[in-house]
Amino acid sequence: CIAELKETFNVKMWESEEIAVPQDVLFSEVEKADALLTVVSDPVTDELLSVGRNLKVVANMAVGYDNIDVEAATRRGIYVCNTPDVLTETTADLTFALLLATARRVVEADQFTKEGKWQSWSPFLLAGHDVHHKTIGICGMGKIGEAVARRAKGFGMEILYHNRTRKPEAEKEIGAKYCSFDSLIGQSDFVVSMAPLTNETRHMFNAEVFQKMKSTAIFINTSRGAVADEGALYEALEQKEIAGAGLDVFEVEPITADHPLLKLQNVTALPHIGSSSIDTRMGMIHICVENIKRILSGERPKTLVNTSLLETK
Ligand code: 8YV
Repeated sequence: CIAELKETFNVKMWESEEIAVPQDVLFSEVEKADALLTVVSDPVTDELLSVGRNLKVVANMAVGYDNIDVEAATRRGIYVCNTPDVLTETTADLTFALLLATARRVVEADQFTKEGKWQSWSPFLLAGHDVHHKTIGICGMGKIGEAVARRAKGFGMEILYHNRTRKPEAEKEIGAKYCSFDSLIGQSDFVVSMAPLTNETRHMFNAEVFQKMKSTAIFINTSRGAVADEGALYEALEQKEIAGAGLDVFEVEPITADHPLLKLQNVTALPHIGSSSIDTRMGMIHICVENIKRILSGERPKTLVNTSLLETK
């Protein structure tokens, strides 16, 4: 796909996967650029946008766009595009994989076996928590939340959800039950965050909330790290106020090996790979490229965040 862009445009790519693009390089490239292709760990600030005098589009390779100052982009007439839909099922798969792995201690068991520690049978060897027929509480019932709920239905789970708006189709078709945040927190065996990061959702999972969860509850987060207060989560896990956590996302990414949450045996940690299947990542790049091509040739983008720009242009 990028090759396709190269046919028509002069493409500058930061190739290193180990080192993030240095700010001076980024700013000097953005100064000349018509389009910017970003990922969730790239902060697109008003300051960065202000140097992009030719900038017409920021194509974010993600459905979430909390890394971008959308208000500033809109004010400057710059389109912000994301990649919804294409990643829904893949992210729901990973969410469920993380839920199962955390509940059944799959990663720990793999390490145990590979380290040659399996020397005898014992009845409670790596005994975990059941998933089937337990209660799952989904916070944020967007498309990915619904896809997670469909998987939960297959496991015979009781499905609770909390969302800004009711989802009658999910209630009718999947049997998900709407409830208040407090009631979901108190009843769920698995509390799953699928909420986007906004001013309202930042640290919605705080010390008080973790205290209200069951002591056997498992917290799963594949949305954005900052919806949870990591200090409070650490305390809750360490004090066994909750039983475990499966985390694909962190407040500041990437994390380093000395991150406190990594010291806990009851944490399964992943490097933000929710949408990372080959097919889906190819699909996401394709949408970004298509959006850039369309905008630079004066056409409507496929997926636009700041749709108000279409009314004013
Ligand atoms: C990102 C994500 O796409 O879509 C999102 O919002 O968090 C992920 O799927 C991925 O981290 C690349 O930016």
